[in-house]
Amino acid sequence: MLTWPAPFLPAIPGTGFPVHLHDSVTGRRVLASAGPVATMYVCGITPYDATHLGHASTYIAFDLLHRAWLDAGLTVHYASNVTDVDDPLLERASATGTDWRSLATEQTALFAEDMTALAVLPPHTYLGAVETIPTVVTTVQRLLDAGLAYRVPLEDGAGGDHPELGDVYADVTIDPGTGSLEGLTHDETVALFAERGGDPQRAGKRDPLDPALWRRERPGEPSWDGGALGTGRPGWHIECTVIAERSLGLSFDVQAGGRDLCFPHHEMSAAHCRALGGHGPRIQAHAGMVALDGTKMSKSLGNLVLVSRLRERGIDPMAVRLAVLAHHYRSDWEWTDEVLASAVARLDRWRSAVSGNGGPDALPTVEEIRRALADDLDAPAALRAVDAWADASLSLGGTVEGAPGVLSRSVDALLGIRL
Ligand code: 5CA
Ligand code: ZN
Repeated sequence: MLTWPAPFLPAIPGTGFPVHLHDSVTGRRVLASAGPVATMYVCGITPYDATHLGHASTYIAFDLLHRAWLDAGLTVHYASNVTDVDDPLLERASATGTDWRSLATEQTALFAEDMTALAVLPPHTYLGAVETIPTVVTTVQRLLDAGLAYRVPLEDGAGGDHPELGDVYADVTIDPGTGSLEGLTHDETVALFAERGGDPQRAGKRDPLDPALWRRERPGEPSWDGGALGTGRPGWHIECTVIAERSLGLSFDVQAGGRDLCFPHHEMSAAHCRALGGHGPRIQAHAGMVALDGTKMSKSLGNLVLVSRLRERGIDPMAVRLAVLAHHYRSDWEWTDEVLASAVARLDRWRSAVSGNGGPDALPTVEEIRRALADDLDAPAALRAVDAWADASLSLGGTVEGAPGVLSRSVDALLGIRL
C-alpha cells in the first residue's frame, strides 16, 4: 500500500526529552521507548467515510509521539494498516450499491490526501489486509498447529468447495486475563465484544469471547485462497498482529488507536502476539473520542465532520490541526464551530507574531514545548507556551534576531503546524 508524502521536518536547535506516555493497561505513565529505535503501530482506517475529525484527532495525537521521538534523537519505526476488507466495509458497499474494492480504494486515497494536508508523518510500513492474506494464512496455521486455535463448523451453504473446513477461532482461555475488563461484569464484557464486531453467540465456540482468525467463504462475500484453511478472509485482530509482526516483530513499544479499540481489538491483538511467542506492545496508548452534537463521531451513526469537506470549504488544514491540538489527546471532546473559529484566530495570531525578524528569545519556549510533549503529549500546554511567546512578541516586540524563525521552525517540527 502506498503511503503519502512525508512533510518537511525543519532542523531546530537542541534535543527533546525522553517521552513518557500513559499506558491504558496498567494506568501508569511510562517511558515510551528506551531507544535507540522506537517502534509504534497505530491502527489504520477501515476505508469508508474517512477521514472524520475523530480519525484525524487520533492520528494527530500519535504523530506528536513520532515527532517527539525524532526530536529526542531516536530512530522511529512506525507501522500502520488499512482494513481494506471487513464486515462494515462490505456492508456499506452493499448498502450503497458500490463495489467494495472501489469504495476502499477511493477512501484510502482520500485519507492519504487528508493526512498530507494535516502534516501527519507517514508510516514506514503501511499494509492493507488484502495484500497481507498469505501471511495471515501461515500465521493462523501456526496457531492451529500450536493448539491455540480451533475450527468451528459452518452453517449450510458456507465454505464453498470445502464446507468441512470450518471458520478458525483463537482460544482466549489460553491467555489468563484476556477478557476480564476492570469494572465490567462478564455479561457486560460480552455485550461490548458484540457491539465492537465480535460474535459471542456463534454456536460451536469454546468461549463467547473467542475472536475469529479466519472466516470461511460465504455466498456473496469476497474470499481468497487460504491453503489448508480453505477459502476465506482474515479476522480483524489477527490482521494487526500479522502486520505488526511483519514490520516491527512481535514485541514492540507502542500500539495505539482511539479508545474504542482498547477492547476487544488491542487486547486480542496483543494476546495473538503472545500466543505467537512475542510480548506484544509494551504500552497500549488510546486517544479520547471526538463527538459531534453530544454523540461520539462514528461512521456507523453518520454524525461526521469530514476533513475533506472542511478543506473544500477553504479551511486551512493547519487550523484543523490546531483545533485538535487544543485538546489533550486522552480527553473526550466535542467538535463545534467555536472550536474551529478559535483555532483559526490562534493561527492568525501566531502568524502575525512570527512575521518580523526580531522577537522575544524563542529558546525557552522551545524547551517548554518539548517538556509538554514529553509529559504524555500535553499539546494544550505546548500551545499555551506558544501563545505566551506570541503575546510577548505582539505586545512588547523583542530584540533577538531570528527568534521568529526559530519559533516557527520549532512549531512546525514539533507540533506539525506550518506558520
Ligand atoms: N481499521 C480499524 C483499526 S485496525 C479501525 O478501527 N478503523 S476506523 O476507521 O474505524 O478507525 C480508525 C481510527 O480512528 C481508530 O484508531 C479509531 O479508534 C479512531 N476513531 C474512530 N472514531 C473516533 C472518534 N470519534 N474519536 C477519536 N478517534 C476515533
Ligand atoms: Zn488494528
